Amino acid sequence: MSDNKGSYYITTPIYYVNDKPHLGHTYTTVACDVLARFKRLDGFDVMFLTGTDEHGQKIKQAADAKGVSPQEHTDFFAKNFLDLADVMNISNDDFIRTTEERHKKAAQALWSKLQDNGQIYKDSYSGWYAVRDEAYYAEDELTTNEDGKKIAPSGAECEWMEEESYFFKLSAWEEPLLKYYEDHPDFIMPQSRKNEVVSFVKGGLRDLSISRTAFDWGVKVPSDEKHVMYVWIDALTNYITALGYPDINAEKFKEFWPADVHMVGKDIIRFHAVYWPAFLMAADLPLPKRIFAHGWWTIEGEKMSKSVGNVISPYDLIEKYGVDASRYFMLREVPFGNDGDFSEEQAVTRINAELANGLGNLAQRSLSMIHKNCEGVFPEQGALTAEDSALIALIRDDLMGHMRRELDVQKFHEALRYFKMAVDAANGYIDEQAPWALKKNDPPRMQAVLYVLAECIRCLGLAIQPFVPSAAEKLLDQLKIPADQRSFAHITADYAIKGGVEIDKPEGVFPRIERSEAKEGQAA
Ligand code: ME8
Repeated sequence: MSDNKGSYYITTPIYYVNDKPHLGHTYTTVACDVLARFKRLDGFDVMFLTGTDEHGQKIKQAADAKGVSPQEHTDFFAKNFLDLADVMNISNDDFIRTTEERHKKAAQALWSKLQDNGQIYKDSYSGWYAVRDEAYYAEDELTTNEDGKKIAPSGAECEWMEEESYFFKLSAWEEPLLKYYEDHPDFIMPQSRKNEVVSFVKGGLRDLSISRTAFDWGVKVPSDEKHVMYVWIDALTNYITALGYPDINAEKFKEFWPADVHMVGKDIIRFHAVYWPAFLMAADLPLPKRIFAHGWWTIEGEKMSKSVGNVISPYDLIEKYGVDASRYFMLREVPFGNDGDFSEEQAVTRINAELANGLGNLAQRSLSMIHKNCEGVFPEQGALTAEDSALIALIRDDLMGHMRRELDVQKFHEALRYFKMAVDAANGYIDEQAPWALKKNDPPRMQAVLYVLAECIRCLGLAIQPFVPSAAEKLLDQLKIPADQRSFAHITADYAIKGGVEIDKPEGVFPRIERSEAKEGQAA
């Protein structure tokens, strides 16, 4: 569309390639995909980045355990993430791998910039490190288990580490960070995560060890090849590598930096809301506009994770419910930001109630009636009653405003709640107006009612595209909406359904899930 509203840059975390992706990774990526698609349809120029985090001790250990080289290992698992993005209908504009040359160049450039700015010094590190989290911990953050092992708050085992290391002067950024959080109240969301970060920073920041010498699977430190960069400084840089950094005059960098949203899980909020902004300030670069940390999918209350071994494969979900219904369920079920326990039972209930019986049934019964009783063409718009106008106002005039407002603060579940209310209103309207009864006594009114329904389904089909792209496409195809009339700018009277347009015999777009099948097929 010509009415460009500006640029929008959204990122997922880059995922560790120590194992295959699970539902948790899919969740973050789908959430970002919905925002990216929504913004594109709303007239923004969007850059959506995802990718894989391929260096560090954890990946090296995973490769060693399999008896392959780290590069072979990362090539294999990166492909798993790429394939899944394809299967889940993810519309990313780029996929970054930290083993790519463009990335090594960017990470080294950022390091050199920090060094030139006097932010890095050499010393030696002795302290606790959790390979599983690739994170350093202070003694007072740890607990001791029965075997005497030191355990991080995440549950990861820590080991004592002593080695020569370069340090970043993180302690110098305590006050500037606190001021930044205060001046930018929406920088860290949701509020609960912000409170957690502020209290962590107020507790005092210690300088951060940013290089390792015990292994060499990483980006080499410029001018000291004995050291590789700490995997988090390497990984965080990916967000600017993809825009062309270190060329800050690159077109993409100028258009898309600073990012609008870095979407992450709450496990990695500290890296994104403390270390990353400190690195950026220290390198004289602008800070992202928002870090949104969502909650976890849990299984019986425990975080779903590769190391715990309680993961749900996204492929199982897709096999049972299909891609669109899986995407819808993930974002509808749990208030975004909170944790949610995964349940097959709830998935089936939600999908059947809101997709099969809700939008699916609305479309199927309305279009079937048009096909059967209006000679297979859309009727002309008739005189509108107060009920007709109220429904059209709700769906064509008001719905997008609500969805836009909720998605701008990452409340996917609220945006979908408004959508469901609109579908319920249309289903209520069809029951009240009973066009099947009007067929005998008042055919012109039947046609007027069916017209209102067709127009409402058009607007609903357009609005739901970001969440269920394939199903929405099928629905819009059945409504004969031209491909160049499917943006949100077309949700107006000017592009309303035209009487006389021929339609085909409609086909359901959301199959009902058989409960027993879902249960029988239940997988770990
Ligand atoms: O942390 N529920 O990679 P990672 C919801 N490489 N989301 C979950 C989840 C769960 N149970 N489990 C994982 C890393 N996630 C680093 C990131 S970024 C510069 C580097 C999602 O493979 C969630 O987004 O451990 C979480 O933050 C991310 O996967 C962690 O992926």
